[in-house]
Amino acid sequence: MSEYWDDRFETMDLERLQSFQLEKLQETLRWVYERVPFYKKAFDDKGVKPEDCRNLADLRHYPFTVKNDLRDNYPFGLCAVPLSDVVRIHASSGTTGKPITGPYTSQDLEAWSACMARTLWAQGVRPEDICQNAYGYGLFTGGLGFHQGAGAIGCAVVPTSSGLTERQIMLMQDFGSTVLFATPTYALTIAERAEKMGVAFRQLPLRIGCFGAEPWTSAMRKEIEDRMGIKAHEAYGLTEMMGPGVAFSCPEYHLHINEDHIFPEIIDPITEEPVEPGQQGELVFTAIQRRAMPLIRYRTKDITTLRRDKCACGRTLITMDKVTGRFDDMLIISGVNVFPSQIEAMIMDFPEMEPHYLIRVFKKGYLDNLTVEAEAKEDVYGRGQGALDELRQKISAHIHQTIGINVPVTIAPFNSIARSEGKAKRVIDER
Ligand code: DLL
Repeated sequence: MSEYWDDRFETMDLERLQSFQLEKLQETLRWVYERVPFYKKAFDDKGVKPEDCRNLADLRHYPFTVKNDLRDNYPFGLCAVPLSDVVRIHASSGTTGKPITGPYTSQDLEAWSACMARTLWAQGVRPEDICQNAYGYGLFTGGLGFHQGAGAIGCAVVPTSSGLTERQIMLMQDFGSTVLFATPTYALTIAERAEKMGVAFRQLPLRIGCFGAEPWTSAMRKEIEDRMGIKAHEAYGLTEMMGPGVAFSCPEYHLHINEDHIFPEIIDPITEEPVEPGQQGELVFTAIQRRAMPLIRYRTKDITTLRRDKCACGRTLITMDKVTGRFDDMLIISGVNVFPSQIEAMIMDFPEMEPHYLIRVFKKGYLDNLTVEAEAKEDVYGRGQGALDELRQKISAHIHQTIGINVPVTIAPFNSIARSEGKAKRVIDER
């Protein structure tokens, strides 16, 4: 059995890949220009026609698509096919107002399943696996995306959806689930509840997890691996592009982008110009094989770096660093840019602490300020006020040394911060 689901594309040499991408990109630019009035106007306003794209670098002359364009054209204004050709519609709730819609033709659904099968296969999932799918089923792309991918491999899928944690654990024991799909924070919630129930998680047949849909640090990955006794893999994606399946971690834990489907760029979010390879910036995607709603140069607001390094897994697909956060979530405290995930990494440097925390942002005068409330391990909290004060100061000093800002830290009692069943909410914005 091959270690790749689709070796043709996963290990294609760069020249052939790029000529494939160019062909699909040109096709897509024509597809949307002729079918979506929004793109016809946007291209005309920028003075570009589909045929002006003669090489991949020419893409930079085309207009961006932003979340507001999706809202303004809600629900189907950016759809490039008649609704009679649409066989599925997902949506993401977003934070405000109308949701973002994600329509698929049957060809789009097949491509999505293939990208998900590639993801899971790379992570060691095989037909004999029993996959417990604790991503939410429904409009959210996590549930059905993973369901289809595991189904394409031929696994037994257990569609538990998220929630009912004790039942998840019972089924996991009774069915002998070998693979778990969930957000990383829900995986932790499950592990913690199992410990409480006296279930020896490490003794269960569970061997692989595929986690995603929210930022998580490598420290969090190790914590999950230790607690569950599994390999914790990752999926990255967004509703606007297909859902999960845009990028996946390989056995080396590098996140490869399915760039034969989704063409990535990194731009400076302020100047909107492409950055040099290896530099951090905002991830911009163009869907080059979609039919129902291919978006051109979609600004994800996710911050990362692209790397065309050789990966020991043998895949030639470009890699991206773990997403440290969304541009929207970046806090500017005393002139320093801070992502919640950086705070997480610093808390996780202390073995006394649980990976549960809340960041409160508020205004003091004109300035933004933040405080951190972080949970101590059960036995640590009982050590008395003196010990807790010392710990609090040590964490605060560590944050100060690492990012140079003063952040008051409070140590919260074990289990006092609400546990997540989906995407965790870490930041309470009181501004
Ligand atoms: O979260 C799709 C998904 C489902 C991905 C299951 C992985 C697993 P949305 O709800 O549209 O779609 O949210 C997309 O979530 O722009 C990122 O900001 C964030 N995100 C997704 N995966 C990761 C990840 C799904 N692995 C938004 N690391 C994206 C960090 C992630 N952030």
